[in-house]
Amino acid sequence: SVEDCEIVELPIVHNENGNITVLENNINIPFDIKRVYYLYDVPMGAERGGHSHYQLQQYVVAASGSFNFILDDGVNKREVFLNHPNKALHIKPGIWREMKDFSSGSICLVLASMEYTEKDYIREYKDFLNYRKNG
Ligand code: T46
Repeated sequence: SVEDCEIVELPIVHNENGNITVLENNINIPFDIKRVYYLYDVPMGAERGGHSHYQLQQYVVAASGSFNFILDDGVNKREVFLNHPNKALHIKPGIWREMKDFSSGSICLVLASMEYTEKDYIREYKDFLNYRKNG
């Protein structure tokens, strides 16, 4: 459910010259990272997402700036505001997500548990509801 999508506090190594956050497979991230991508140059007012995944798990980080994620498990919705590089949103499988309110210059960094395949996407909301109801 949307309640299972936790906000995880990431470790920070900091000194007077700045911060480093390190994520390592199966140490502070609960899956093997198979893919990394990031969204940037998102125009003001743009909305992305609008899909679910069957299997994919993700850690989403606002590497710069801020944005909103709307999570939906077919019954409940939850809005999560990400605005700091030491916080990750763990998106579990089978969650519909939409992204909006990207601040200017924001970077949405995603660490993903699987390689890219279009077969893992559910892109029609009615198919998603049907999948959540009937499996
Ligand atoms: C998600 C949110 C947070 C690829 O060719 N390879 C890739 O690894 C990815 C991620 C995308 N693409 C292509 C497929 C589409 O033609 O890039 C285009 C846009 O992809 P998508 O519709 O997935 O974009 P977003 O920004 O709506 O969603 C992305 C992730 O794909 C998705 O898993 O949860 O960010």
